Amino acid sequence: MVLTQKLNISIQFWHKEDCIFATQIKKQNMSTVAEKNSNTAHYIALEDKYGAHNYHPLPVVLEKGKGVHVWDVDGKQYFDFLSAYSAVNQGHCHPKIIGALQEQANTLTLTSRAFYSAQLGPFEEYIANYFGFDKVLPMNSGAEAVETAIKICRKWGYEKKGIEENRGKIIVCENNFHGRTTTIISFSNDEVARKNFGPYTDGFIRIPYNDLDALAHVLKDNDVAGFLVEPIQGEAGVFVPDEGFLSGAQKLCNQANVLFIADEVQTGVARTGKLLAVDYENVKPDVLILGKALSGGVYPVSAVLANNGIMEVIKPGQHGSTFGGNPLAAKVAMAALDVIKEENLAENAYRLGEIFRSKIQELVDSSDLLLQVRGKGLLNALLINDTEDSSTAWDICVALKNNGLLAKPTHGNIIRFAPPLVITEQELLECIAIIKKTIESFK
Ligand code: IF1
Repeated sequence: MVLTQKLNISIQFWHKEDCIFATQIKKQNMSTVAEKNSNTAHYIALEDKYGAHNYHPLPVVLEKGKGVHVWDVDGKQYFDFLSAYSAVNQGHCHPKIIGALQEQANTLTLTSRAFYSAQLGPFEEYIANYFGFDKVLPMNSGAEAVETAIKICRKWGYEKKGIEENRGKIIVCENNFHGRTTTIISFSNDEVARKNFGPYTDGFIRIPYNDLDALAHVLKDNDVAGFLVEPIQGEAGVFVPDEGFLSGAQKLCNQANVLFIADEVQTGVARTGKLLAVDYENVKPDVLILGKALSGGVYPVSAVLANNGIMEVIKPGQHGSTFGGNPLAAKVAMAALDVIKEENLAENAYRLGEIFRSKIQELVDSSDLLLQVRGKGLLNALLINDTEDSSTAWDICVALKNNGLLAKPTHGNIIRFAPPLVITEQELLECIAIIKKTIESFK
């Protein structure tokens, strides 16, 4: 126990140090670590030495997952309350999705788009019908899908709306998170994500989130081609807009002949208690961006969906990707989307989300350490009563980890809770008890 604590404290500051420090910690703890047969320090030291330091993970090394659980290299079991940032909605290693992966992996994995494949057409039909669009453009990562949507939107602006070439603009929101490419970070206001990666891509207007007046104002500009928005802002700390924001925004965009582009990479595929978060307001985006849970976290699959009048602006040679829409991705994504419906995961997320927030609200009411619980379905955040630059959320996450539950802080004072949607009510109650016990230990 003392060892783990010591290790945690040291590891917490690793990112600021070099690997010599890492080696020192390793040596210091080696005898006890060896006694406990722990490999944790070893794997962390490897990542520290050979991997770029672009992340600052919690000090836990995972090697196995099943459903709502993951196990570390010492065999300790945890509830996964991050779900790989909502990619593992269907639960870890879902047998149906893994089955599809294995079968397709033994048949045909990649053709490139230079040829047709017997898996792509059926997948495209499946996903188009599933979400109610004419067409899909499959990609791999979420950021690629966002880039794709931006390109489609700009081209639509020039070729359909009649915006003068190179003058097109896309409206985005403050505190957005849409990925890590150079263009996407160009319109971010997160200095950590942005600084020293310039020069940046032009053509974006940033307005406050959840602000229809601001949107109406910038929509007066006829050079605007699209409005790109997260239905709930994830990275911003699960910020849920007021009811009416999404439907109001869609209406304003419609009137201004501007594409309403919903980035549901994180909120989509049942996470928020509906198939899509925009379903809460019966909004049908002009362009829908999906990723993450589209494959149940098994394989990188992303997609942009739109109707013919928009998608037809993309002609052969104008956009693509070696892996986008490959046979393996196609099969995995169909299985992953099947699971969402077969196991009623949207309904489960809705029902258990209500329970989660009401129980955690009781905790908030009784604790000075907590400010608010918010979210939709099983995408929730707990706001800690401390400053953004504090380490309190991190410290709580480390304590949660020691108590068998993995969650990740966003900013210094927000903890995101997003378990796989296959979680049962009883498991959720067990997790709420862990959270309660952990929070109380901080008093
Ligand atoms: C990381 C957050 C989550 C996204 C939305 C596009 C993408 C993402 C709405 C890009 C990705 C991730 C990526 C992850 C951290 C993460 C995240 F904390 F930054 F906000 F999920 F909560 N649109 N979100 O949320 O998708 O290219 O990554 O597949 O490590 O950067 P991607």
